[in-house]
Amino acid sequence: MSSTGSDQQLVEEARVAFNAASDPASLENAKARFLGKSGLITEQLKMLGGLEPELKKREGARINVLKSQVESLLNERREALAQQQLAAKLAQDRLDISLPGRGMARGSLHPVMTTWQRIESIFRSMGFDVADGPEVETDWTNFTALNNPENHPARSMQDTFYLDLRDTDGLPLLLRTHTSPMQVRYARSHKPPLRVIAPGRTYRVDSDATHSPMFHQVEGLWLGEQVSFADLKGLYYEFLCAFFETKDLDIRFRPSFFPFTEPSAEVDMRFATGPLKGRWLEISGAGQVHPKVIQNFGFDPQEVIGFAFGSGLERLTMLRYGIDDLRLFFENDLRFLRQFA
Ligand code: 2NL
Repeated sequence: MSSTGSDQQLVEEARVAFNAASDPASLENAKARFLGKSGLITEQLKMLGGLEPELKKREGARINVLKSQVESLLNERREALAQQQLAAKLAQDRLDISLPGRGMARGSLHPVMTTWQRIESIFRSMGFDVADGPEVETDWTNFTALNNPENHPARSMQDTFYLDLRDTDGLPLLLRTHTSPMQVRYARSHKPPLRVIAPGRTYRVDSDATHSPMFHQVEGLWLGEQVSFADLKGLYYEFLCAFFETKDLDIRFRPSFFPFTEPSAEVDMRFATGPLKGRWLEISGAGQVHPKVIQNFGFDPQEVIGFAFGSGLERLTMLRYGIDDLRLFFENDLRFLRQFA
């Protein structure tokens, strides 16, 4: 019925057919011709039933050899096609590692924070401690201790942010309007002589080209037995020289009024060189601490005297860098901020 010769031919035919299949689907089609329900090999197997036992055995063995040869060709081809498909998929999904990375953006301090840090370091070098404290304050610490009268306009809803929470005196809590309350807390927990600055955020109901509802202040306090206005003048001059990195400046004190100091003064400064040369610039408020405030600290005004001052960090920053609009500090436009990176 058949010979090894034609079996060889069939195997060759299968090899050619399988190799011609370029994808799994056409390979399965090619398989049908040999191993399918009515494939060439299947048909041979079907005929075994009608043979004599001796012949059936021989033919059966032959067809099985043929079948397994074709099957292994099929499996080889399946394997090869699967490899091809995988390789094509890998090539398509390949990560392009030649793309430049996004990089790590380098952050930097806000210019007001740089001013804050520089001021801390200058005053520490002059023997001052740095106080820290809450931004939500009591009426007593923010106003009463500082000799602000009951009906002072600063205490009104128009000027101060009040919370819907009350303190133990039954008075509403508020967002501190200056950093003085930190100094009140510091003075009440230390013994003179003491030197402290209190830098931080402060809040007032105020918003226009030159006022922001949140701004930064630094206040300073020096208490002792013989701390005079002359000391204040010397200290503040040294501070300004260090801050603006020049000795070419003058300062002057103009009489003024604050409830917490007596006498009180506005401090002006003037550069002898540079773009702002010759103009007097308001830079700070200051004065001898009022005797009632000394008492509220818990000290005897006959024994302890001293001075205090307060400046806006935004104002100092604007003068140092020549910034002409306060609002730039709060817009966080990177084109502005990058100039200070
Ligand atoms: C201003 C005014 C000033 C003070 C702040 C102060 C603090 C205590 C006691 C007494 Cl605890 N005084 N601070 C004194 C005078 C002026 O600042 O216009 N700053 C921008």
